[in-house]
Amino acid sequence: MALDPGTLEMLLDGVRRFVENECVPLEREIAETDEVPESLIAQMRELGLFGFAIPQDYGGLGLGMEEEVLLVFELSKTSPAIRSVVGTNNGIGAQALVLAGTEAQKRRHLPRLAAGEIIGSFALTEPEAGSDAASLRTSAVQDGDGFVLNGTKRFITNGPHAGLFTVFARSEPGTPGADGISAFLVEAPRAGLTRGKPERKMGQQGAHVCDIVFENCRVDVSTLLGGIRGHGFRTAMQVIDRGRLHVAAVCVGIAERLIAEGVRYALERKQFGRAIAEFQLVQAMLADSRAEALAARSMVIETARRRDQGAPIAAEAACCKMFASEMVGRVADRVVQIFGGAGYIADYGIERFYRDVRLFRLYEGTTQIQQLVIARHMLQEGRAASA
Ligand code: COS
Repeated sequence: MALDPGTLEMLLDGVRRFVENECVPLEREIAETDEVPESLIAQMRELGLFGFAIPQDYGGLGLGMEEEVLLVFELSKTSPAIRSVVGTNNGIGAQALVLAGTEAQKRRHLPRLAAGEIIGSFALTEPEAGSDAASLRTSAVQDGDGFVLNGTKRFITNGPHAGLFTVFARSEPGTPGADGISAFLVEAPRAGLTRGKPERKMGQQGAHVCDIVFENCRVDVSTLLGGIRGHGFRTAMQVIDRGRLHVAAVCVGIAERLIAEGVRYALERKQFGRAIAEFQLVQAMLADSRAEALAARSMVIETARRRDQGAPIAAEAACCKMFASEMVGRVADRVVQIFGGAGYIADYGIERFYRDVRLFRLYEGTTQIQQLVIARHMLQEGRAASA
């Protein structure tokens, strides 16, 4: 634990108040304008939210994983676009650097990420390499004291705003698959790097994704992450393991918010002469949701503790991501059902969450990829046990 219990509670309380008082009232505006207001972003800087998972030595709060998921539960009780503003700086946009960067690379980038002066993004996915990430084609060809990048990265979260990309590219000619991939810390704007138009999406308005295109984009050799070639894919997988746990925590936070909305509405809304909360079929939907959200919360905290103890968590993080993202989909669906027709009408704000949460079953590995990761670990363990 980076913080003593009192300080952690103060931080969580500050985030709770920020969400309730500042974020919730702006949810509709954020959805309609597709922008998170600068005033909210400034408050997130003040609260230290751009660097909660960045070590204290580099200007962050240095939270452990358990502390992080507790914070994320709170920060996610509002539009997920708000969390997304700080999500990549703490997560996939910074953690490769935290995990595998040289001291000089960390000193150069982490303090600015932690302060929210720049946005960090993770550039792995490509048009032809989504679930099969190791088949990526972006090339990094060594040329004197630098590398020249060519290729297209797709669906890059915070890509329109990023000042630093962790770019995964094929640097070892003749080495196919994971071993041929290196990671580069590419600052933007720069010659040869262009951003595509922000994509129009099903939900999560206010969070932005776009293509990042490299055309003869020259970077210095000092941008090679950790100064090591051919290790990029493994680093990407470690970063994503952690990211999956973070996303699972986001799902828990949103589910808890939706359940609270469902209870409130069920108590208020009257049909057949009484509050619909009195009907057992409505109670069943609330109870199932509560139990599933608690199960996901418990899994996430347990896995975060294991990570803080240094245990490997790839399979457990995949379990958390799979269960929590599917769980929040079911919860959102039930809460739409409890709201009835109102659940389908934009003004009530529930249909928006229903669309928002659909993404969690897709990014940072689809549910099917999580199943594959979990099963691979089970079979490995099974083989080891019978060897
Ligand atoms: N931690 C550390 N190393 C890992 C790892 C992990 N979690 N997962 C895999 N590796 C290593 C493997 O050990 C292997 O190295 P060795 O050959 O030295 O053993 C190497 O990476 C290649 O792994 P593997 O053979 O398992 O790679 P596959 O091509 O079969 O792909 C999946 C594995 C499918 C799990 C991976 O491509 C994946 O997670 N895809 C989804 C990508 C994703 O989540 N994208 C979302 C967008 S980015 S936010």
